[in-house]
Amino acid sequence: MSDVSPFGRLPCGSRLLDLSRPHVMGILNVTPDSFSDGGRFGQRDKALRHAEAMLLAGVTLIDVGGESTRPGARAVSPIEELERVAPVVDAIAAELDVIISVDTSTPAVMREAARLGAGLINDVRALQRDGALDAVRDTGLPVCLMHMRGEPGSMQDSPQYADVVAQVRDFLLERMIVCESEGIARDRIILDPGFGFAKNLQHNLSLFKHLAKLHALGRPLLVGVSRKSMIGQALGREVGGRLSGSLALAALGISKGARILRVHDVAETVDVVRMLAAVEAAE
Ligand code: 7PJ
Repeated sequence: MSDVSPFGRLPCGSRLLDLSRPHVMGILNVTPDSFSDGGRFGQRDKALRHAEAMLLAGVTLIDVGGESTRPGARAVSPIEELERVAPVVDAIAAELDVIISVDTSTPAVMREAARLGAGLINDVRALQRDGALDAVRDTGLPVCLMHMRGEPGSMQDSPQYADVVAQVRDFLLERMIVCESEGIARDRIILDPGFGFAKNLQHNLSLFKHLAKLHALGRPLLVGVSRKSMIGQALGREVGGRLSGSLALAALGISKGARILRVHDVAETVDVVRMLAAVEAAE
């Protein structure tokens, strides 16, 4: 595997994440949908069962998100987001031996999730909201900084870059420097190019091809492409037919140095990771 720097163990709250090898992060959405309304406890129990199934399938991390950041999604209030996320983080922390990541840009959610036992903050806005840098610094937790431009509601309105790889790299480097100046040490940072966030198909493919250039920033990379429209567009598949494409990119991502794969299809992706590890372990 292409290794620029051998990463060590990253403290994530009360647990350690061994970054010398790749890990699968299971996606746990706690955004309510109009078809299933099991009430507040129904949601919590359903989320807990899903989390448990993902842990049994072999994930190291579970990414809990209460704000839909899909293209065109509607904004959610901090209170609404907190009411969705907090009970689920609380339940998983009490019941399961897993690192909880929280997919949020909201300082109050970051602080409360950390108090309840979360181990990682995953922010698609790279701590650009007011108070987010302070919140992460105070929690002491590691953070994933992702590249995006604008807001999810409008980000796919013809994004343009002169050099997408260089511009994403420069953005991530700049955010890393801001973090350091605000007391968030570089060794707490994970980086993510943000596939599908303010990028067209060619931007996404180019970023994936040149992932090594982001690897050169010296921090572990997280890759989130699971079932995304870049796969749909490249293969001509609806969301239900994107597993093979997702797994192909999981394998390619690891071979290009990614350390965390954020996915829906956890059992299949864990098999990909194990298969690659078996080859790597050979003489
Ligand atoms: C990502 C994310 C991603 C990180 C989402 C979806 C959209 N967080 N949250 N990276 N994507 N770090 O899963 O389709 O790519 S939500």
